[in-house]
Amino acid sequence: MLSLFDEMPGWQSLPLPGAELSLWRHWLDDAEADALLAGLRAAIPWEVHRIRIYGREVDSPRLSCWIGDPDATYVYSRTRFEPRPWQPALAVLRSRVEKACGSRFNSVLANLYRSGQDSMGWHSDDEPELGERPVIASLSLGAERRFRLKPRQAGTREDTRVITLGHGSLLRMAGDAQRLYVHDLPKTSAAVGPRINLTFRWIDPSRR
Ligand SMILES: [Mn+2]
Repeated sequence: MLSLFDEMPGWQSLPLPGAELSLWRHWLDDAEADALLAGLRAAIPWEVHRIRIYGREVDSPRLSCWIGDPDATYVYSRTRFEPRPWQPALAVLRSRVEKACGSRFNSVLANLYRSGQDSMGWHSDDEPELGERPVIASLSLGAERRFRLKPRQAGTREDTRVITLGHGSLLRMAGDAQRLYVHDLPKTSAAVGPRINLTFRWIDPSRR
């Protein structure tokens, strides 16, 4: 699906039927991305979130923090998260991401993948408070990792799309990306360093 973003410098459109997927590979230069990675790793109050898998509650294989405007509470994996306040560096980043993506965001889920053993399982960001066709902006800092998308309806292995998300890259997911597809961040046996991922969202608590 062609969108406005295909025409804008920096953005590269990644064709995926029904979804709007655009990647800006070097949205931040290395020096700025390095500084943010170190700064956010130290400043964000990282927690181990508990998630439910097949009815069992377990530690998620990564560290996380939910940050946002005071009313942007989020229910994920049947757990309610009250947002932590915006830190100055994150508030500035939010405005820049909003400008690049042409959307407003009132919250960000920060995830820290400490090594290649940390990961995220198949899911879609389809909580009701995100709305029908959410625009989600995903900023990657640190180790390059593989991000995969596949149709929600059982597809073949060939239907899996792999995107390498590098240091300073910005991925914009919109359209029916969440309704039609699931995504994950698989483990890797490669010796990779830490990666921080910031996914900016618009939460409308009245939709819950
Ligand atoms: Mn997600």
